[in-house]
Parts: sequence; structure tokens; C-alpha cells
Amino acid sequence: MIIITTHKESDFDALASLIAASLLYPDAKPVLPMSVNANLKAFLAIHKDLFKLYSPKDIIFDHVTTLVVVDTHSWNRLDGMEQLKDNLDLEIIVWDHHSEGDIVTPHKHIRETGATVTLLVKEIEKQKKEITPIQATLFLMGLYEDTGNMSFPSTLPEDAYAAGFLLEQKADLHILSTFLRQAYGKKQKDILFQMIQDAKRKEIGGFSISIAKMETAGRIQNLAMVLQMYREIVNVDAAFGIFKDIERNKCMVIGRSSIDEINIGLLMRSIGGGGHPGAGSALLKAVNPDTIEEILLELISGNQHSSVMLSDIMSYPVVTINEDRKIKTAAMKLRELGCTGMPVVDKEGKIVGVISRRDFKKLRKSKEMNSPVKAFMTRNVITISYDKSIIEAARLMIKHDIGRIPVLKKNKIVGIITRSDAMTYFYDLVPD
Ligand SMILES: [Mn+2]
Repeated sequence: MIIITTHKESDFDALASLIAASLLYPDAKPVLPMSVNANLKAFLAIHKDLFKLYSPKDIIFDHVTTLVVVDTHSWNRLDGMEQLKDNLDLEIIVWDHHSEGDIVTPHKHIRETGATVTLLVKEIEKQKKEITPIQATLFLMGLYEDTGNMSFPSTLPEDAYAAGFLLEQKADLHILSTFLRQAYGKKQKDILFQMIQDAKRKEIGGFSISIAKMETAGRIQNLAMVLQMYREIVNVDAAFGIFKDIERNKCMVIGRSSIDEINIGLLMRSIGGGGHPGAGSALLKAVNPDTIEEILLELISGNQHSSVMLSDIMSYPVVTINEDRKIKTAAMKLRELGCTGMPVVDKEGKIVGVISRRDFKKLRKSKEMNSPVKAFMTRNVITISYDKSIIEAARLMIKHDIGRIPVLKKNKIVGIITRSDAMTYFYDLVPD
């Protein structure tokens, strides 16, 4: 016997994936855990008869030969499957969009899409299986719920393609909005109350801001709405929420601002996210919330004298080339170093430009390989002083779309700061 199951506290993505998998494994019995979340309960109250679902209690586990697990691959998130754990003959197939899990099998279909159902829908489309409008509706609900209507940063293009395919299969958007509407539920309310209780205000440059740090177990929907309410209640110019999902070891950072001077989109882009001036977010992997708070405060106050100086994390020594050397020599040096570009200096060692592989495209004839570097180098060089902060460097990289910035001390190059140096700082943080 083949069974399919999913995680406890099942949500729409879990049920959608369960049903979608039953189309791919038509002989399998879909087993829904006993506990399902509130939205799903409301949906099942009306639609249950449309789906042939089993409870863990209906299953004779001795007869199970194959277990298909969807939307999780952690044993402790399954309901009533304990007896299968020690069955060494059991074949296990996983379909999941979570990166972490302890279910071991060679048959894994794991990709960090916005929703698990995306992966299954893709396969259904590939195998040209028929789906009914009600199935398409359920699948789309799973997709919308897990991607926050395609707004979460985790959403991938294939999630949107899957949504398009489901709409073609006549997914019903009216039903969808009815059941997905309960955006502000108990979980959100609890978080909001906790945030208000812990609320701290800070004055920076004449503006009031508040940063709330919270731990959540698993992903919570609609945190952006919670943060919006929080900003209004606490009544600050800008509010930030740093939500650490302890299960997935990720931090969701959300910001809302009502003043021009604090540009949330800019701030979030500095830490790898995005947004517009009034609202934005970033999803960071394995970062300490205190560090994020520190970075945000530093960015807001525009403090040039960050505790970590560029000189602490820049790369050095820097290979440079004299402006009078031949292009040919520069090309050879770059190839040797495996770099895309290097600073060009004059006799005094002062930086006068940058030569990069991109500049070689300007060469017309091969004899131009003997021209001096200064003839083809880029003269507008963005540099940064060694006593500036890494955040300032990151801002320059974003503003000018460049991956490396020479670091200067009294007009001399003392190092180079690269995008990967900046990333190391933001994600793994400061070297001791
Ligand atoms: Mn999911």
C-alpha cells in the first residue's frame, strides 16, 4: 500500500500538495493529519466530501510499502507515522520546498520554491494529468497562501508560472478569496500584542523609530500587516520588525515608514532585500537579530564611523598596474589572478583608473593590445576612504552597480573591498 501524508497543523499548501501528489500516485491513499489550521478547517468543513481523505487511524501501517511525504521532510512534523520510521524496507518519496529535514531517501524532489504545490503542479503539467477546476482552486490557494499572494521574497518565477497554469485550468478566484481572507488571526494577534508590550522607541536625527524583535516557530503569514498596525499603534515615524523563524533559521525583516527621510526600500536593499520608500522587507539566512538591529540603526543614522572599519575586512595587498604598461600585460595579469579588473596607478602610485575585462571589448584591432593601459581604462573610479564603514561601501556598490571598490589612505591604495567581503560581513558577520 502507498500512502501520502503531510505536516501537522496542515495549511493550504499541505492539503494542496497532498491532493496534487495523489494525482501523480493514483494508487496512493492521501492521509491528512488530525490537526489542521483554522483556514483549512473552514475550507474542509464545506469541501471535505470532494476529496477522498484518510486519517492516520484508518491506516494499517504493516501494509505500507511506500510513503510519499509532501510539504515537509521532518519525521516529527508527521502525524501517526512513528511506526514507519524503523521500517527499513519502506520506500520514501519526498516533495518539499523546505531545505531542512531529517527524512533520508534517494527519492527527493526538493527545491526552495514559494510553495510545495508548485513542484507538484509542474510535474502534473509535464505528465499531462487532468485536473478539475476545484483541484486547481485548491492548488492555487496553497500557492497564494505560502507566497503571500506572490509577494514573499521566497516566491520564484516558477510559482507564478504554476499560478498561470492553474488559472488556465479554471481555478476559481472567488472561492479563493473567501477562504484566504482571515489574514489577521490568532497568531498575528498574539505577535502584535507581544510586540506592543516590548515596544521601545528611539529618537534618531529627530525622527522616532521602533525596532521590534520576535521569535516565531515557523513562518507566520501576513507579518507585514501586523507591522503596519504596530507602527500606527506605537505611533512612530518608522517601524521595523525582525522576525526570527527558529525552525527555519531565517530572519524576516519588515519595515514601514511614513516619512521621506527614512527610505525603507533603500535600507532593505542594503541588507539584500527590497521595497519602496514606504515599505519593504528582506529575508536573511542564519543571521542574529541583534546584528540586524545594529545594522538598521547604523544605516538610519548614516553613521560613517561604524564599529567595523573597512580596513578590518578589506582584501590586501592589491595588485595594481602602471598606466603606461601594455593592455596585453594587463590581460595576462588578470587571467593569472582570476580577477575581472584591477586598479591602474601612475608613477607616484596614485590611482588614476581601473582596467577590467569589460574595457577589452573596446579594442578594435589586435595591435591595440600593445597600447598603454591608460588609453582604454575607465577613468571614473569610485573609491572609498579606509576609515569609512562597510555599510557605506555597500551603499556605493548598490548605487554604482560595481562589485569592487579600491580602499584609499591618503590617495594611496591600501586594499580593495569586494562584494563578497561585504556579503561575508552581512551574513557571517565580522571576523574576530
Ligand atoms: Mn508549504
